[in-house]
Amino acid sequence: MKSLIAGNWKMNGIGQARVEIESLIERFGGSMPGDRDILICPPATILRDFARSYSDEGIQFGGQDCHANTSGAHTGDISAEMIADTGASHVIVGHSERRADHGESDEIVKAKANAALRAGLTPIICVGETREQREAGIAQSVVGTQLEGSLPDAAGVFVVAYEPVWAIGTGLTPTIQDIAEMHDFIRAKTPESTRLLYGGSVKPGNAQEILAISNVNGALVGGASLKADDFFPIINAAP
Ligand code: G2H
Repeated sequence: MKSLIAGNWKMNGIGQARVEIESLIERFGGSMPGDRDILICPPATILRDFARSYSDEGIQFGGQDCHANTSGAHTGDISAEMIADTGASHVIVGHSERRADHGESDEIVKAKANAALRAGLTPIICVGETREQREAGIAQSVVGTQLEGSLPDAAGVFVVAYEPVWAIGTGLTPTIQDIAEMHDFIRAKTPESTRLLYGGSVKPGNAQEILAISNVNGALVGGASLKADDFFPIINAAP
């Protein structure tokens, strides 16, 4: 299965963003390698501009969230159709920061994933347990419940990102065996076409080992996707 290396810029991306993305393209000799998919999810304010400027160089673009409805009285929200209209191909839904900061339930995440598919986007559905849940030995049952509640029923291909909440932005990562076991568990619950990404403190120093795990089909990279110096070796580490 072709690897997908996705950068989640979160609420970052003014100032140096254009310099970093151009530096990344330059390191690949002017266009990205075709044997893996490279996706960047910048803030919505620069999504259209970046999608139009850099898609020809082989970078795909995605949103970080979408509303479940197509249009209407939802101040501050953006629909999946609007994200698709920028030229984006993907949208992240159910990131733990959305689940925590905006109280998003599995039901809401599922509605967003369905909306994304209907708009022609590939949703990247995030799941993952907290530190307390892992220590209590219930990580798989928590992730299983999230999958049951969050995966779309609309037709189409989607991506699942396993991001243990306690590994996000902390520099901590699960053991290789823990990642492998969780990805095997998720693989058994998802269609064969589903790419499974690992996310949570992926960096140049651990990317190769993580991306070599059999049911890991790529990575969702936060902090280390903001700098070409870090994102370039991570992309290169993908099989
Ligand atoms: C997890 C990840 C990207 P980071 O949120 O989705 O961020 O790599 O900074 O832990």
